[in-house]
Amino acid sequence: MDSKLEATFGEVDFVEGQNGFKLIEVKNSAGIATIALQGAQLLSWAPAGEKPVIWLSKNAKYVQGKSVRGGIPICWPWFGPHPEESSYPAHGFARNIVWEVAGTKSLMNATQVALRLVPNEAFWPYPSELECRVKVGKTLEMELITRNTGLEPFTLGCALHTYFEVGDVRKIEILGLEEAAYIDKVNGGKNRQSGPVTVNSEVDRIYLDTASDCLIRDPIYNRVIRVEKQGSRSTVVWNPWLEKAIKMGDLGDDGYLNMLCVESCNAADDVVIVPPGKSHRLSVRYSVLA
Ligand code: TA6
Repeated sequence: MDSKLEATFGEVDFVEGQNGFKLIEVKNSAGIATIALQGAQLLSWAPAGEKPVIWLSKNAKYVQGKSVRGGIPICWPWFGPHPEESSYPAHGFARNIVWEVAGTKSLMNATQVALRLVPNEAFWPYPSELECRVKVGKTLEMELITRNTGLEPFTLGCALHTYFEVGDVRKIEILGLEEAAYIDKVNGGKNRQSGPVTVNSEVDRIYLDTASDCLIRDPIYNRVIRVEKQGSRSTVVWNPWLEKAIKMGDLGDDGYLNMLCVESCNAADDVVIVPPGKSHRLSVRYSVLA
């Protein structure tokens, strides 16, 4: 066995999922999780004794080169459509390719898995390295580190496009975005949030210039999910609602009722410049409050 993986014997398992998907299963006394090597995409996480916190579509398709519907896809190095080239993949390419395992570590009441990607894509001519550290325990911590290993600065857009499992999306409230300005991708234009965010129809919004943590209050599951973030200036809230969900083909016809994306991003006006030799770190901690 590779020495960088030895220390976690019993906590980390490498298995094969549908269609040859390589998966890492993590299990310790505080929580369980599954991570796909494709896209370093976390597919599931639950703290011990809790319902799943991360939503994964029952109709998810495991197709090589295509992000799985649900979990935490990593959008990188741009968010949404490419700013100039509409033929480039939406949300960048990092979520569509297989990453390598950089190491696993057993920690106090948690397990860490590190994955690494050195991009070699025509879409992205900038020498760079990407590392994703996932810490699984009673909380879930994810860190996305972008290193500029070249001689020129580049502009970076990125997101942890997190799908949360909720009891009924029509009943939840998101706190933490009060007063933030947002781009409304459903109705067009810019707007300003007043009070908590609620969802009663399609919602697709980029909240700008907000480093605030968010709370998702779920009265059906009787819990609050906390999202604490660093290195992120935008938050996206998304639910496709029924009509779009049907068109998507992998979300399930009523899947939209039990999911909600609250994404920690640097998007739109909040993209960041990474100078040569420097790095950018986006980190998020997810926890369940009773
Ligand atoms: O983050 C919200 C969003 O950008 C929406 O506009 C929506 O299309 C969604 O992401 C899903 O994108 P995907 O490419 O994964 O189907």
